Amino acid sequence: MDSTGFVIGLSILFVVIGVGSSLVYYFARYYIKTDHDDKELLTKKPIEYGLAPKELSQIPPAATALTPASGAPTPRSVSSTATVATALKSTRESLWGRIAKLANAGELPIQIRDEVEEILYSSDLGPKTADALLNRVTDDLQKKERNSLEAVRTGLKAEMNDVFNLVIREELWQKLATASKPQVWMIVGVNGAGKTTTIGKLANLARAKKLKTTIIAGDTFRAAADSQLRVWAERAGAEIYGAENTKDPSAVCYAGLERAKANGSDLVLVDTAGRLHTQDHLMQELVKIKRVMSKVEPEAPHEVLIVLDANAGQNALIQAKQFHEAVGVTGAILTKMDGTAKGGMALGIAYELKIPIVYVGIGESLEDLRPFSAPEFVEAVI
Ligand SMILES: Nc1nc2c(ncn2[C@@H]2O[C@H](COP(=O)(O)OP(=O)(O)OP(=O)(O)O)[C@@H](O)[C@H]2O)c(=O)[nH]1
Ligand SMILES: [Mg+2]
Repeated sequence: MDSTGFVIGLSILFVVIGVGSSLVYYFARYYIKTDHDDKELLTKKPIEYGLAPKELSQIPPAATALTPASGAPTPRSVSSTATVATALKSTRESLWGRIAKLANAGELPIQIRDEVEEILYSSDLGPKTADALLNRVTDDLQKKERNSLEAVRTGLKAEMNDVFNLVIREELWQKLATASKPQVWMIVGVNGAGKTTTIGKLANLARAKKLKTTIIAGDTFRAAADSQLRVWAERAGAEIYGAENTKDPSAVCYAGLERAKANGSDLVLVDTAGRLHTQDHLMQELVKIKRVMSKVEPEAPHEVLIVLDANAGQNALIQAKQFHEAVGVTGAILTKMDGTAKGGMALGIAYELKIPIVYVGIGESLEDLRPFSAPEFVEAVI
């Protein structure tokens, strides 16, 4: 072979190797990407979106909709027989149940302080609140040689009511009735606390009060958040504002609030993405949402309501503290009171943080939200 033939042969070889490796690369990339996407899809469990699988499959596709979707699932029965007392059964067992077990024939011996202290400290009240209650109870205990269990119960009840009475605030709907419209309630909290569900429940209450409600889908982070909110809005007869063309929650809230003003809404409920209280940049995002909304409506948001999962116990106190420092919380909604033994955390929220509790969530249905009543709560746990 002469040198020209050798060069041509070598060139052809390089071309073949080049084309071949490109083909191998693109095939490999295609398959790896597909595999990766499939895995991602598979790991997105319905529970992540707060809906049961059957509901998730019924959800209409996400849209920029300004009105509720037609063809959305028919709301399931909303009648709920749950009561605060039944929801708090486990908390009662953990708190009063354990104290009552220390009694003999309805009486507590005087040397009981350590045991009562242990019970109060392990009941998720938070150390300061446990201390305050303990001092009151032991003051009573030390006055006599033996104490009637009933007298201790009465003392504890009085002290707990006093704790909640430290933070009485104007009732949400009463304030709304007399205030300028629309009133804007921004809902914040960590991931999965129950924010979106609670918005559905609040919208449902607003409907019963014949108020026009717009829900702003400010959670632009989670893929299915918009769809989940649309289901709740549909059930509660509220309008929903979401935007597909931006991932900036402040922009969505700005436009949504303008929309709510234009459509004559009485109430605007702003859903926000769940975030950890420790993620400073995400906390700053909430600050920005607040600031941007105040450009549309100077006093907005009129309420910043933190949703706290009661199962978080004392951790909920830490969450609430951080959110409060960042965005100034005006009230707390404690969800999932049903089935937790950690409901005592409500006392810590009131005593240590001076944040009023406005509602408690006692189940997953639209009606499972109850106005917080201190005497009712205290009666249920002690
Ligand atoms: N048992 C019970 N479950 C509740 C309550 N409130 C909410 N949930 C459930 O908690 C789960 C999470 O609720 P979401 O409303 O999606 O929570 P979220 O805070 O919006 O979550 P992110 O948007 O992911 O941060 C869902 O399965 C709800 O049904 C309640 O009061 N009781
Ligand atoms: Mg949500």
